[in-house]
Amino acid sequence: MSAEETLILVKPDGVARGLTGEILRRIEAKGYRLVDIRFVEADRELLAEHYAEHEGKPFFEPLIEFMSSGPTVAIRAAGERVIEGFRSLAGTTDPTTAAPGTIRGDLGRDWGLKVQQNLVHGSDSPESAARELALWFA
Ligand code: DAT
Ligand code: MG
Repeated sequence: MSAEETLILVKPDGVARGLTGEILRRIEAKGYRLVDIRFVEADRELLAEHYAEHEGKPFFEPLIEFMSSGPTVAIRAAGERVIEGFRSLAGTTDPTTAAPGTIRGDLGRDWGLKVQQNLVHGSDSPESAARELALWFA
């Protein structure tokens, strides 16, 4: 039986702040396996597909702009229940109230911008993981 896989992104704010290593450390320390990893300079087309569910929302354009503002580190991670487990490690979307102990709670904050910069992305379901892994590791 092959282990579950998820797409994790260290977003441009995480890369720019030098937190890639710290985020990878937390993923590995939890026990998940790094299967593949790459730097991606994401273009608009990739990001619009990745975030298709948010099209039309007020933060959509700022989100696409932010995500194309610098390199992203894309990670294929594997392990039993890794999708749910990484979402738990990441913490909730708003970094101000994300629980301490989580990546967003410990390392993130509100910068007063139109989109929350919260360091990481993690797929939210097996369907999302399959779709997103195909996009970022095409
Ligand atoms: P998550 O990344 O926790 O899955 P999401 O998929 O709902 O959150 O949204 C994608 C990203 O968009 C999120 O990481 C940060 C930003 N975002 C979401 N909701 C927002 C809001 N109400 N205001 C500003 N930015 C938001
Ligand atoms: Mg999401």
